Amino acid sequence: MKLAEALKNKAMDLGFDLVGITDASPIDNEQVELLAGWLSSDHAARMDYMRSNFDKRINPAKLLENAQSVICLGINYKPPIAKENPNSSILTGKVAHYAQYEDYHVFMKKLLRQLVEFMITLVGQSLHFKICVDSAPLAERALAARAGLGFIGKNHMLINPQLGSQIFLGEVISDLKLPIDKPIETKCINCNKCVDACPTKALRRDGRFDAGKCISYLTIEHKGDIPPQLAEKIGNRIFGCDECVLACKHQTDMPQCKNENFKFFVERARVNLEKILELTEKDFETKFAGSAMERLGLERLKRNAKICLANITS
Ligand code: B12
Ligand code: SF4
Ligand code: SF4
Repeated sequence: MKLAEALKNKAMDLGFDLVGITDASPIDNEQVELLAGWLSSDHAARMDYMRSNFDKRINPAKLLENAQSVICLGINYKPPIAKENPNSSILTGKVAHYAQYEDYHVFMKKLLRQLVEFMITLVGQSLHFKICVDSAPLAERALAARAGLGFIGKNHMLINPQLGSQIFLGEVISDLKLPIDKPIETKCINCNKCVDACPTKALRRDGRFDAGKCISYLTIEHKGDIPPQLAEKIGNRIFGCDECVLACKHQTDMPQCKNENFKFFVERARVNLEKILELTEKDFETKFAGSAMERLGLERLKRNAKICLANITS
């Protein structure tokens, strides 16, 4: 069996849903321009880490000497359908789907390390590699699109026509030369459902994205107070936002996550907002240990809970 085929089969056996290969050359010029344009506008808000390491972000070869290929992988994170109790008087906050699982950075890195171990059994210890899951400055969507995992939609998500866009991305950059895959042809045509669904107008009809207005940015990344005109649009979204993803026709009727090892916490789908306000640091650590929400910290979680409570009781 050919090397690339063996690697792809192994990736699927390990529990990835998507795998494709691209070379380690810089991302395409059009993507470089879009990224540079976004960074030079005020649309990157206060994510200063996005402004550093531009040369690496656009070029995987700057992250690993003599890099030849990038294996791009995806894991479907569409959660099971949450059962709601319409009679419950508990005031709850919605947690974005991705954060209802164990921290995907940790889970995916574990699988990627197993893939690299397999690569080493095939090609030997001389392999040089770098594993990335949102952990290195790298334009992950642009590379995944070039490796044929999907196309980039107007909602800015990497969308796979068979699985939708609730797909986590990760990469193995290595000095192993491998045959590359082709990008897919699908595009967004005559549709603005994601734009219309965005509660804060962070997404624009021309495809521009103002992170400073995005609920995901405001509830997860933003430090300090949230401006009242944006806070009132947050509704009861206590952590992240899925509106532009769920509005997309490419997300309707997509299969759920089938990786049984990827721990899902049903109790994290909806959280009791009043109870959040009572949490001590110790309770917070116990309740959210190993989740993406742990990174937020209790202070900002309480800030978000207060906003959600004000929105649903006003
Ligand atoms: C910074 C960041 C954020 C920021 C800013 C989001 C953003 N759109 O830039 C915030 C905190 C808001 C955020 C939110 C979310 N994020 Co985020 N985020 C990132 C991160 C670290 C960098 C993204 C980036 O480079 N932004 C800069 C902008 C310019 O890039 P971009 O939007 O991806 O645009 C690229 C292309 O889309 C294209 N482009 C630019 N403009 C336009 C316009 C049109 C019309 C088109 C077609 C293309 C296009 O050019 C750009 C360069 O390649 C990546 C991990 C990584 N290292 O890549 C994860 C990542 C993008 N996030 C991810 C996820 C899951 C989310 C959320 C769904 C989480 C949630 N539910 O709350 C939301 C989705 C919001 C959205 N619609 O983008 C996943 C996305 C997986 C996927 N299938 O696409 C990633 C890849 C993490 C991962 N490893 O899985 N995120
Ligand atoms: S995540 Fe929510 S707020 Fe951000 S662009 Fe999408 S719909 Fe708009
Ligand atoms: S909702 Fe429509 S415009 Fe937005 S990403 Fe999906 S297909 Fe594209």
